[in-house]
Amino acid sequence: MSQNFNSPDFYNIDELLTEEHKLIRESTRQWVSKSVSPIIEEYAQKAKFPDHLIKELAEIGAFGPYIPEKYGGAGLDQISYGIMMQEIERGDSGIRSTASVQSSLVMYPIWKFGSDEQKEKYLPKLAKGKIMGCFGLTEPDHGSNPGGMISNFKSDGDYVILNGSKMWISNSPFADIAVVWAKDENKRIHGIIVERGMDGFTTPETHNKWSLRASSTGELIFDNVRVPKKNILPGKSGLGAPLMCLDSARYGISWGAIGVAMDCYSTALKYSLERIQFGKPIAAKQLQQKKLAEMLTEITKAQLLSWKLGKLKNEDRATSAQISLAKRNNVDMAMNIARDARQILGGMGITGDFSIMRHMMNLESVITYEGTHDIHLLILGNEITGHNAF
Ligand code: TGC
Ligand code: FAD
Repeated sequence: MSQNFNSPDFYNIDELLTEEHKLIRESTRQWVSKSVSPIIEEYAQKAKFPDHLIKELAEIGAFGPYIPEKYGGAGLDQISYGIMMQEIERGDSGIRSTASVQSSLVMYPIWKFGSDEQKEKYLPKLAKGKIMGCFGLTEPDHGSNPGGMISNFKSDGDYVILNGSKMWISNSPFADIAVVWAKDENKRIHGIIVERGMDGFTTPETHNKWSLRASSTGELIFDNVRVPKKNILPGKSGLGAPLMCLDSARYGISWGAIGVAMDCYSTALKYSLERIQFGKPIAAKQLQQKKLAEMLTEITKAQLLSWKLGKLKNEDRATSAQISLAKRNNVDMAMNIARDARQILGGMGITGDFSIMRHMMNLESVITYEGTHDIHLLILGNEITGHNAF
């Protein structure tokens, strides 16, 4: 019987990782054990983002792991990025969100579509956590259908005048910059960097969340904001530009979900071996063994899926539909494991003494953001049949 609670590796997947991958996993895991796990429940209960972790996230290289070193990133491969997201999300999905947004939704578009001046101005500071960013795509009336967005800008000399609003934006309440997607006078979507302090730009916080409570979520409101034209990302326009960023973040989430599932599995396994009912550990009961066996099966499948997707990404061969499959499968897998793990813990499973209920609630956001479970199914349906059913 495997007593390796922390990292089930039933198929020796470690053999597929390099020494560097394993080192990154170990150091990120140690940081999560030391800095995230002991404090995260209290922050989640208080619905507060632990902002003191920003500096430490930067120090462990979680901001822009795959961004080239010349821009302050770590210059690592995609599997390293995935492993970091896995280990951070083992601690909490909200902390992984902060790392994902900064890396894949703020640094990535500036790196891929930004001018040299924008790259030099923002990327090194973002990598060090000296400034934080957020990503504004979703609007109150345009969530799954971002192409219908109404946020827009008009030209005014060296400036554009930006109007509209964005909703459900991770990190908006404290972000120094926002990568905002809005339409120009020809209804073409562009990315534009809006800085805190620009007149008419406000970021009210969203309260009363039962999910992702240790992450700060808010709106972005633009009321005739004058933004210099040099803040427009020149490299790519159209909906494909934000969707490319989403591909990168969705890939990271596919790994992050494995981290949550591993934490729930290891907690449930340990508890089931210690909890005695009817004179025996509940782990000795077939019904609980079924749950544990299925958890291990699903974690193992997800590990192989994300590893292979990482290889494809390293070779620049991963398609959007392949990424959708992994995000959809792995988040759903983690949700099912969280629910079963919570049941194994009985009444104790609903308390904050264990991480499971927090993970379970967090996953309600993870299965919704970055494309809902249904939207990813429709992306796959379109890929398979050639019929767009959105
Ligand atoms: P459609 O007509 O299919 O495509 C428009 C253009 O985009 C191209 N394209 C892509 N390009 C790159 N990567 C992708 N994944 C792409 N998917 C499509 C496409 O080829 C086309 O290009 P062109 O040149 O022909 O114009 O677009 P559609 O309007 O029919 O919508 C497609 C759909 C539904 C798949 C898309 O809108 C979608 O993915 N919707 C879900 C929205 C979503 O995921 N929002 C996420 C917001 S950000 C967030 O949640 C952050 S959470 C952060 C955290 O805390 O971790
Ligand atoms: P809707 O699009 O209104 O969907 C409602 C339901 O209808 C869903 O079940 C959906 O699957 C279904 N549906 C929609 N269209 C179809 C269809 N064609 N066929 C069948 N069913 C359909 N966005 C950002 O831009 N930046 C962020 O940083 C960010 N962070 C977030 C953080 C949190 C905590 C949350 C909850 C969301 C965040 N989002 C962010 C927004 C997120 O991406 C959206 O919530 C998501 O894309 C879904 O949009 P919606 O909530 O408007 O739901």
